[in-house]
Amino acid sequence: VIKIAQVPEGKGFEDYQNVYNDIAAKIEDNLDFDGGAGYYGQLVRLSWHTSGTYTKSDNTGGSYGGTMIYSPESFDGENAGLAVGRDFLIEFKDKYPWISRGDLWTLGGVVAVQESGGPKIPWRPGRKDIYDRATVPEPGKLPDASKDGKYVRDLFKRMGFNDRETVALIGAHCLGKCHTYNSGYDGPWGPSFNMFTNDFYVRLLGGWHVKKWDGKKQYEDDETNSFMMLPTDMALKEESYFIKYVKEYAKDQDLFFKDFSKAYSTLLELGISYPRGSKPFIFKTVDEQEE
Ligand code: DDH
Repeated sequence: VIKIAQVPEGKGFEDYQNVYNDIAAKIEDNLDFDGGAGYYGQLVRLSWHTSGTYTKSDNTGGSYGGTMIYSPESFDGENAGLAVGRDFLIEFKDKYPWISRGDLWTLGGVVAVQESGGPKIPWRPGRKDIYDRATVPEPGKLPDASKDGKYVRDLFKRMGFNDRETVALIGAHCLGKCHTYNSGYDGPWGPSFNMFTNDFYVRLLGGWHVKKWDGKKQYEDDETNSFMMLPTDMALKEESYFIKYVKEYAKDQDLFFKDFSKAYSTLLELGISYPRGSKPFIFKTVDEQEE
């Protein structure tokens, strides 16, 4: 399938900045959601799961078609709970009928990263809604958190990412929480789960032990017993090919922001062909527009 970006007739930067601003305003109106996490984590995870089904070798999956509303992708266990983010955004599909699901869901992630204090994320529109169920990715493309470092490495390689990019992307776990009712895992990775920072790496390098509970195997921090790491998060510390980047990002938030911005922007565009010379939009944050 050739997935060529096509921007709706007459639409440009200002139109998408308006959608950005509406999403940002709704996030701001719901800062208490999920015990104070707000919608940042939910929206970033939605943007990642709609994109992370991509397989480079056959150019299948990815955010282009906005296929997550269709079976079997909608029922993929790894997507449990993401109807919340899709429902959060659906009013903007009604208000701006020209925007595609793929554009709306990826734009939601960009808003969440930028408005929670993260780096600017260059973003391009032009995904198209696809109704053809043959293009809906099978479950099994998104990562299983119980696995080891080699599994994580191979899974991100399937999308075309190297080790540095893989470690940078997983730093998004600074935002949001795990919910037993979605994944069987529980809790946030740190105390500032509504702020985009390099805190995930700083904490990961601290002390962790296996949590004693009836649930899935996960880790909790030695200091407070109140934060968590998944087995796949711990794998970033266990493998020599990952830990060097964990250390770099723990020391240097600017470097993390720079690498995350590039890798996440690439993630959201996996599988999509853009016209030559097409220029990404860099949206203004709400704060910048108030200045
Ligand atoms: Fe993740 N993630 N993620 N993740 N993720 C969960 C939550 C969030 C894995 C497993 C889980 C990325 C990589 C991985 C976010 C962003 C990103 C949860 C909990 C599990 C489980 C869901 C729930 O219970 O509600 C695994 C495994 C990997 C892996 O790579 C090996 C990446 C690359 C990103 C990204 O955005 C680039 C975010 C944000 C959340 C918090 C969601 C929320 O509702 O809050």
